[in-house]
Amino acid sequence: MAQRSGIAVREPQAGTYTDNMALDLTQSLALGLRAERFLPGGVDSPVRAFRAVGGHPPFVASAAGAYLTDADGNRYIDMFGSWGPMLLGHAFPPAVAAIQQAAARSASFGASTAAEADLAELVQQCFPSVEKLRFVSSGTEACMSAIRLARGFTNRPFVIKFEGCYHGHADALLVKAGSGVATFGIPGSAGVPAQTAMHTLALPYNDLAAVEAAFLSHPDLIACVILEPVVGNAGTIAPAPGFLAGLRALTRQYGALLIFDEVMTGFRLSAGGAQELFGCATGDAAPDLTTLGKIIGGGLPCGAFGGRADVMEFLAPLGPVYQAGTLSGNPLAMAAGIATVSYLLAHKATLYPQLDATTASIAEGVALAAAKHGLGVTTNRVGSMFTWFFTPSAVTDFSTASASDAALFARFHRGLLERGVWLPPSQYEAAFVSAAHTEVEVTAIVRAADAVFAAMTR
Ligand code: HOZ
Repeated sequence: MAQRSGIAVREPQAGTYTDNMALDLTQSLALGLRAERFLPGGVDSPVRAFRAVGGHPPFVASAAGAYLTDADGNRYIDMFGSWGPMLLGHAFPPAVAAIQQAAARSASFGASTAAEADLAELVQQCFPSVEKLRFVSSGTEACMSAIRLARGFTNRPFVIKFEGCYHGHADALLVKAGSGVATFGIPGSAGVPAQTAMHTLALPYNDLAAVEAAFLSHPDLIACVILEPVVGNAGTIAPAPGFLAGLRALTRQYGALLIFDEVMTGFRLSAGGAQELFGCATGDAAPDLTTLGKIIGGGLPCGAFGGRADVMEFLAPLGPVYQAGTLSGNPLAMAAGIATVSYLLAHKATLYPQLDATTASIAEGVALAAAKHGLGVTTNRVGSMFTWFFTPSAVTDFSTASASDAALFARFHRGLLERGVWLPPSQYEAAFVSAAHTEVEVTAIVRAADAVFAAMTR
């Protein structure tokens, strides 16, 4: 490690890893080989396998604040934050303490606890449109259940989603999905019956005319429109002015429900997520249902879906739509969620401006470095989520995101990793900044990116 201005900057050096990487990943390689004996591809989620960027994924040993430490002792500035949940940094002390205290009272009961209503009340303070909610164990479950509820409530079969949006891996929602599905170029997963996928209409993001045409051609058949109000799973893409309001107007006109998938954006873009940031948190502008995940569980497996009370009361045991879960409302997840969300609520006046400023410095600092080296990079940022697309053209939907140069992104990713900065390993994912990232990390990231760009254009 070289020390410059008090900042540790890892210099590439000869290591035992052979894929042109200067990192010593000896332990991670051994752990990877062992994992491959037992786990398909050595992973429990495809995007962890680094197939899109090359090289071998470091195996994480621990994390604290803005830093990950791997099994070989390499330290990285974390730019993916467990894919979103770690808004307050790793091992956030109030969450750690709350989890420890809850664990001492037993990890699971399969029966109701006071903590579920406590967290639900905090969520409602953040999201006034969530009059009632149900906890589940993941964002996938939240979206899958919201879709079933929308179909049950409206008694209609079709769902509109948008190309490049990812709503978890439930069958009906994998059609033209983002995240790993886009990363690996899988047009739609094997194992999803055509009869299931045929009720999913995948349309271009930010294209209101396409949505209107779908409603016109399927009158009385569309149960809901589900979208990421800011896309994170095709890289970061903001809604065009008028897009969210246009969807609200069309869904209301045609009697369909509007579902905001705020699994990534909820509690991240503001305490009240994208719906608060874009002024559609209340009244006629609000979505009918919202799905949540990631931050809501403070890093533990947790999700939720909620919204209009009359819709939510269609759920069993009150209504005919069945949805259940042994670990739903798990006491450890509730404890971590309460510690996290109550902190966000108490500190939101300073926390979100700080996140915004830090992320702007990183995103814009690296964009300037790219320009200096003559690289065409488009930077999309909303609050503390952003993406550097390796294309000079504007990115407004999945098709424009796909114009990015994946090979350049892969080189950039590997170069940053060597220099101690760990980006999400796909062009089709958002990077996330936490409250633990400071000026020290900003400077180190911009400096590392500048060095990588220099090497790429040499
Ligand atoms: N929603 C996460 C980011 N796209 C997925 C992470 C994963 O698939 O492991």
